[in-house]
Amino acid sequence: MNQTLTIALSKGRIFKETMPLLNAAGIEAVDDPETSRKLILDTNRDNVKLVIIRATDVPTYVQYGAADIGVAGKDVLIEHGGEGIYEPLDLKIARCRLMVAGRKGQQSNAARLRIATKFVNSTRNYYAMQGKQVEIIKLYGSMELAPIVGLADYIVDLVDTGNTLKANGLEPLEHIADISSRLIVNKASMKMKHEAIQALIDKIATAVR
Ligand code: PRT
Ligand code: MG
Repeated sequence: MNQTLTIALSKGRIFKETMPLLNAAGIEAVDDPETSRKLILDTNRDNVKLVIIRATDVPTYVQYGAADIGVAGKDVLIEHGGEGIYEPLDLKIARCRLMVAGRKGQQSNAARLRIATKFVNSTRNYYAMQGKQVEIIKLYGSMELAPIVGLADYIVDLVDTGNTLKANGLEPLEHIADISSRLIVNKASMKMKHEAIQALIDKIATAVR
């Protein structure tokens, strides 16, 4: 089994929660991405490399085959669209909820709500299913600020403990989706490197269980 495998991960919670699963599959990182400036990390296996990139770039690397495999949040996958990618495994890590949130106790009777979010596709689909016309304002971070300064009526964001909302005088209002991270695989790699990839998927699946 000498086929080389490149695995795309993002720093932070995805790296931390994925490594125990890769370790269980016999793959150990030689460097720690939190302290190393390297973007390509060696592992204990000559034919396995890790590339460390932004969470939102992981599906793109896998789509184009720059990485054979990746780990990405379902939130990121929904926004990307999933072209060229298989999603064979729910890793059940980095779990959170995609929610609508707003100012505590606020009532909005605007005819056309303004929603600030970086999750434009998820937000559009959610309101379209309810037949509601909304104006979506795309932001890249710090969504919590938008309702406070009057940029938007509500936000759509990821919520884990709820502490970030609370600290900014916001409250969760509507649940859109449960989110967890998925193992994703480039469609061509799945065919060309089937043996190596299927063996890895099986070992990780066992570790998830
Ligand atoms: O941070 P960066 O801009 O580099 O990229 P990123 O935010 O996409 O990456 P990262 O590492 O922060 O998140 C990677 C993935 O982790 C996301 O795509 C989600 O699938 C998953 N995840 C799980 C979360 C959270 N939990 C989470 N709580 N991602 C973000 N958050 C943020 C949330 O946006 C909010 O700002 O944490 C805050 C809320 O947390 P609580 O605990 O205060 O509710
Ligand atoms: Mg972040």
